[in-house]
Amino acid sequence: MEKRHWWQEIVVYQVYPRSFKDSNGDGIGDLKGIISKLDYLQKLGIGAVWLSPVYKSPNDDNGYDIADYRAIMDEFGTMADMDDLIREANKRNIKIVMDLVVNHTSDENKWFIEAKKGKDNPYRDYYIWADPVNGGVPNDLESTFSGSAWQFDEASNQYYLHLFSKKQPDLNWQNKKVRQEVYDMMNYWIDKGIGGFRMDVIDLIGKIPEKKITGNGPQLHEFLQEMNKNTFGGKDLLTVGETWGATPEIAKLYSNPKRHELGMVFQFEHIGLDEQAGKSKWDLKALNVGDLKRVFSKWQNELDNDGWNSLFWNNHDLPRIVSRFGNDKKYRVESAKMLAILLHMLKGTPYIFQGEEIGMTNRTISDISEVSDIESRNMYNERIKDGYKKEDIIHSINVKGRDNARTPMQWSESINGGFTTGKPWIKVNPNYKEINVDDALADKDSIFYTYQKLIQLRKDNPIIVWGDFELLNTDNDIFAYKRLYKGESWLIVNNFSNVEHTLNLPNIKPGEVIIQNYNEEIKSLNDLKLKPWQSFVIKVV
Ligand code: TEU
Ligand code: CA
Repeated sequence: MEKRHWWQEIVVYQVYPRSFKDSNGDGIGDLKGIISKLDYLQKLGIGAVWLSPVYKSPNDDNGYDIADYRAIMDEFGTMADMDDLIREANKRNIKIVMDLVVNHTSDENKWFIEAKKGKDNPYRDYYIWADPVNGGVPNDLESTFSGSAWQFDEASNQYYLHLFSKKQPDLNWQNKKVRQEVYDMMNYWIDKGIGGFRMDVIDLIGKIPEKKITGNGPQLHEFLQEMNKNTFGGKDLLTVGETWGATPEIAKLYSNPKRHELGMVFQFEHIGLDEQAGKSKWDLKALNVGDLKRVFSKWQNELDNDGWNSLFWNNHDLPRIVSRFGNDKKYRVESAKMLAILLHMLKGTPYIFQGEEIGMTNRTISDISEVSDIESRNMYNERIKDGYKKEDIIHSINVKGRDNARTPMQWSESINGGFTTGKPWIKVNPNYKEINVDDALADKDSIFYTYQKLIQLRKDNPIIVWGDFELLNTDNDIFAYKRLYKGESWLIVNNFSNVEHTLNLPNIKPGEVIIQNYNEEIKSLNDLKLKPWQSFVIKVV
C-alpha cells in the first residue's frame, strides 16, 4: 500500500436499525435507540458503524427502497436525531458509514413519480424504459427477488427495469443528470461529518439491459472514478462496494489506490460454498472446509498490495454464521469463538454484524406467514408454482432466509429481549433468555470478550493488519495458517469440526498463546489432539 488508512486498521460494526434498539415502544428500532447503545459499541472497541439505510422509505425492502435520500424514515426519527447520532458517535471515536443505495430508488421517490408521468417528463430518463417486444417483456432479464425484471406501465405502454422488487426501479446511470444528483446527495452527507459509504450492489450501475449485461458493465469503473473525483476523493473516507461475483482481479479494479475508485470491496466467494454450483442460494449443500481454505487463501494471497478486502461472515442478508458454518447446539460458544478468531486473524477490514458478538443464532419458522423478507416470500410463491414441496422451501428459508439476521438484537432477559417494550415488528428469537448482551457482559469467558480482545489485538499488533499470509498443510478439517511480519511469525490453528483432530506441525515451535477458545497449555505441535472447534493463536519461536 502506498499509504495507510484508518479504515484498514479498524473493525466495523453493522447496525440494522429496524432491529437494533427501540427507544419509544412502537416495536421498531430507531436512531435514539442506537445512540443509547453507543457506549456498548465503544466497549466492544469498534471504529465505525455501517448503518443500513435510515432514509425515508415505504419499506418494501426494509429501507433499500429509498423515497428521499435527504430525509430520515419517520419510524427511525428525525434529521436532528441523525445529526446527534453522528456527533455522539464521533465523540466516542466511532465513525458513521452510510448505506448508499443508488442502483435503484423506491417507486415512491419523487424522481420516479415524475418519470411515470410520461415520455416527455424531464425525469423520464432517470430510469430505464423499454418498449414491449411481441406484446410482452423486452427480454428475459430476471429480478433477484424472482420473476421478470421488467414491469409494465400501462399509461405509457412501456416497461421499466427493476433488478430487485418492482417497487425498486433501476436508475439510469448513463444519464449524466442522475450521476450528478447522486454526487450532490453524497456531498450533502459528507458535509454532515459521516465516515464514508457502503455502496449497495454497486457492481450493477454499469448495466446494459438491452444486451442483458447487469454486473460489471463496460462503464462501471469510469462511473466510480467520476464519483470518487466529485465526492469523497482525497477525503480519506471509508468506501466499500458490495460487489457480488468479484474475483481478485476485479477487486483490484475497484480498490487499487492508484485507480481512485473505492477503498475496499465486499466479495462473496466464501458465502456461496454451501450452495449447489450453478443454482441459487436456496439450493443447499454441506460446506467442505477444504473449499473454504482454498477460497480464503486465494483472496489473502492474490490481492497483494494492489487492493483491499473486507472480512465478514454475516450481514443483514445472510444467515447467522454460528448456525451456518458452526454448531449452534452443542458447541455454540466454542464454534462462535473459533469462527471469530479464524476471521479476525486474516488480512483485511473485519465487519461484525449486530448480535454476532454474542453468538446469536438463526430462528426457525414453520409457515410462510411468519416470514417478513420480500426475497424469501417471492421465492416461496415462485417455487410453490413450480411444484416444489412446501417443507423443502420452508427448510431452505430456515437455513438461508434473510430474516435469520433480522430478528431483534437480544439485549437482556427481560421481555422481547430488551429490544422493545411494545410489540416487535418481527418476532424475537425465543432463545433470548440464554443468549443476550447482559449475560455476555457478565461472563468473562463469553463470546463478547473474544471479539473485544480480537479488536484490541488488531489495534496493538501490525502483524494482524499488514502481515503476509501462509496456509499450512493439515487435515482437511483443520484450518491452520501463519501470519508473517518483519521477522515475526504467528500461527493460527482452527479445528473446523465437531470431532477431535490431530495436528502435526512438528517443525513449528510454539511460544506464547495470544488468544484461544479453550484453556489449554500448548507445549508441542507434534501429534496435538485438537478438541472440537478448538482454536488458538500462538507466537512462533
Ligand atoms: O443486496 C444485494 C443482493 O443481491 C442480495 O440482497 C441478494 O438478494 C441475496 O440476499 C443474497 O443472498 C443488497 C442489499 O444488501 C439487500 O438487503 C437489498 O435487498 C438489495 O441489495 C437491494 O437493494
Ligand atoms: Ca421505535
